[in-house]
This record gives sequence, structure tokens and C-alpha cells, in this order.
Amino acid sequence: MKTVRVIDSHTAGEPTRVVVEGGPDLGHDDLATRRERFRRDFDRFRSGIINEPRGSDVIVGALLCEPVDRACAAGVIFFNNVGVIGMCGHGTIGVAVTLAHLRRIAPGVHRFETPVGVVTVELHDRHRVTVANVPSYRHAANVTVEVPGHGVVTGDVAWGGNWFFLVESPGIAIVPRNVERLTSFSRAVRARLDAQAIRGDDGAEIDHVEVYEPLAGTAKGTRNFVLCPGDAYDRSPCGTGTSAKLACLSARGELEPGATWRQESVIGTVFEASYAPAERGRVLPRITGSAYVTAESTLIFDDDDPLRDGIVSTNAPHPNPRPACGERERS
Ligand code: PYC
Repeated sequence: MKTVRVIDSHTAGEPTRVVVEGGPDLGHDDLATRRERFRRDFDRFRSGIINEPRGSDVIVGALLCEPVDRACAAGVIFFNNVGVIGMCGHGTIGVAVTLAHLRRIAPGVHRFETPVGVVTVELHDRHRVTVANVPSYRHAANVTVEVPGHGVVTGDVAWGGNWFFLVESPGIAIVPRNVERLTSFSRAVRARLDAQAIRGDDGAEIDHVEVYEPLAGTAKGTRNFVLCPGDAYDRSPCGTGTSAKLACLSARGELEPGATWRQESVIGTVFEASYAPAERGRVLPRITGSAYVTAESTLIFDDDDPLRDGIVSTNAPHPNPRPACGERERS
């Protein structure tokens, strides 16, 4: 019987489950190498933490690791119902608030190592956090795909710590009652991107789709629906998606450095964002939001439990690798 201590929180409605004790030993390499080791050797652990019956498709996991750079408060690897992800904006806010809850960090500025670079957080109080994300950029503008049932769809490909395709809504209002239609549109777009081999500049799949519409009021911003890999939609405005948006706005000359951008989620929660210019046309995004701790739990992994490793997500694009029960996975 193995136990794992986790702390759950939500950031603007999107849950984060931070593994604070009982996670696998991934060694001391850089975070990208450790993420690859986690992906390759500990997929059952990932699934057991996130998937039913202990979790749900919506949860994003955050595995705390020793940072390589001791000036960082922590290293963190993010994962979800179907695999690992690069960065996670709402998750970083959740990690900061969780570490504050544990009294491991105090209000002020802290750095976290992630597999895609170091991010800085400013913890304003118990809940409110500003994340200075990794440099973000638009990779390709006005990319068109022919989407069955929707015709020609045009959008931008951008990096915000994950890869995004950003597309204006084809007339589907971004409201909770349209989640199924938005999901099906976004899945169809993502499938066409894949079929047409439209990828990020590192050859990676564009696995997040961000559908937006202008805000009704006078504030500069958009309301967004973000479909994540694994097909859960982000209840928060999506930190990496907001970063990708800022990169596109900057590239189009539609938002000045330092100006405030309001990114709303499909459920109406908000991140405030701005950017500073960086070299090679990149932007340095700053995203502010709030998180709340919802549970402190000890998860039990009983060897007699036939569903010990979770129910493979019905949204898994490929069958999850299920290595034979090895020492690594049991450790
Ligand atoms: O906030 O960056 C984010 C995020 C990515 C996936 C879910 N949330």
C-alpha cells in the first residue's frame, strides 16, 4: 500500500492537485529531462493521481521537485489526464498558493523551475499571484485549415509555455451552455491541424485550442474557451493561453507593452495580463489571478485495488502505456 499526500486548489475554477509527498524520485537532472523520465516511467502514477476514481479529467497535477538552481523555491512538473504538459499558468498560481498554505513561501517574489524554463511568481497575499511566464511568441499568423462542418478556419499558432491555435469563435457564444459545441469545434480544429502537419516550431503537436470572442464592455480583452490535450476544457482563462494571446496581440500591434488585458474564461472568471517586450519579437507575459486551497488529502494506492492506477481517461488520444508493474512505478 502506497500513500501520496496532495493539496488541491482551484485557480479561477480550474483545479490543481499538488503532490507534496510520496511522488517518484526523478533524479537531479534539469526539469525537461525529469519530465521525460516521469512521462516514460511513471505514467501509472500520473494516471492514478489525476484520473477517476481519485480525480477527474479536469485536474492538472503538479509534481514538486528539488530545483537544480537553489535560488528557485521549487521545481514543478505539470501533468493532466493524458500526459505531461509544458507549463501551466493556473497551475503555477495554484502551486504558489499551496506553498504559502504550507508556509513554505511568504508573500514576495519567488522563482519556480519548469521543464520549459524558469517562471517568477509574486505572491501578493494568501490568494493573489502574478506569474511572469516564459517568453512567448507567435509562430505563424493566419493559418488556415479546412474543418469538416465549419469550412475554412483561420487562426494563429503561438507559444505561451504550451502550443496554442487561437481562433475567433465561428459564431458560438462562449458561455457554459455551449461547452459541448465549443469542445466539438475545437477537437475538429485540432484534428485538422494534426492531419495537415501544422506544428509548433519545435515540431510539437499543437495540443491546445483557444476559441475567443471580444468582450462586451469597454475593457480590452477577450472571453475564451480553451480545449486542453485530453479534451477537458479549462475552467480558468488559461495562463499559458493568455500568454499566447499576448504574443499574438503584440505581433499584430493591437496591445501596447504594459497595457492591461482582461482574459475571461468560459465560466466568467478573469485573469489580468500585460506584457513587456523581449528580444526577437517575443513578449514577457505577466498574468494575475487568485487560487484557493480546497483540500489536503492522503491518496491511498492499494495493491489489491484493481483500479489502483486510475481509470484510463476516455479522452486519451492513444492507449495509455501500461508498463508491467515495475519497481520504478511502485517506488
Ligand atoms: O493555465 O496554462 C494554464 C493551463 C494549461 C492547461 C490548463 N490550464
